[in-house]
Amino acid sequence: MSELKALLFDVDGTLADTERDGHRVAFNLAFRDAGLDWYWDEALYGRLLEVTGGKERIHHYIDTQRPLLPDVEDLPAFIAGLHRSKTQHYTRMLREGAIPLRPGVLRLLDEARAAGMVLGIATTTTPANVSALLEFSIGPHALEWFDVIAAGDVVPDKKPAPDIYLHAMQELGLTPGEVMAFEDSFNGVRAVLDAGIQTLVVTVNDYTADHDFTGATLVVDSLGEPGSPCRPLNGSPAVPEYLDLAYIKRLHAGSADA
Ligand code: XBP
Ligand code: MG
Repeated sequence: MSELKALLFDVDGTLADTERDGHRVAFNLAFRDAGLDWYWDEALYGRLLEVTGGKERIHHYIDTQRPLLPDVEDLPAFIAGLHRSKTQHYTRMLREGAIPLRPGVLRLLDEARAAGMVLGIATTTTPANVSALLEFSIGPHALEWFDVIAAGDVVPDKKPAPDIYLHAMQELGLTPGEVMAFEDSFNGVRAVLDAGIQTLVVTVNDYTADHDFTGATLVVDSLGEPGSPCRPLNGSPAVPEYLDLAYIKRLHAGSADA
């Protein structure tokens, strides 16, 4: 059985609840700035989340919803421009403190660091978004906490493809048995499992609560905090009040045995 050496975290929906009040709002502001009458309400955005990656999501919207589109010669360049504007809005929102970390995230990061655990990020979002989230929710030094920040277009195929997890493990020089992943969505779970990682904790959010998490080691509503317990979901075994490193290590040992 391999020893647990690293915790790999997804960002959107896992470290912070960024989608509904963050990314969605930033997309709409970018559309408005570009003079488009496109608007992604909460329900539509939930459906569009099926496709990961902001540029890919805009493309998917155009393909499936057929909104009014200006006469553009180069559609990928047009989408890339919209997406740059969206990233500016989104990072400004983070700078203004719009999105806090989810309960238990900072507690677990702190404990894992103190114990010498390797920390990494594996996300489809743009690198600037990860930096802004960590910097403005924790502090400028928080980027240094992570031995790898695998994000965005660094791999050609985004989640549910396993590529971003494979890339992160390669950068760390670790095998799937030595890492444990934290995700929030069906696409994330697929990416983790197809990368060969067997221990996987899912913390659900409003957009992902009814996703299929088959293969996850544990599904909970949050990581929990002292006095604010986490709840197991989807038939997961009983959990302590909050997931600490000792419990995480037991989960890893148990699933590696299985
Ligand atoms: C998150 C995403 C991201 C964001 C948008 O998926 O799909 O694309 O919604 O980010 P996951 P960008 O949590 O599975 O990584 O606009 O920067 O692409
Ligand atoms: Mg996610």
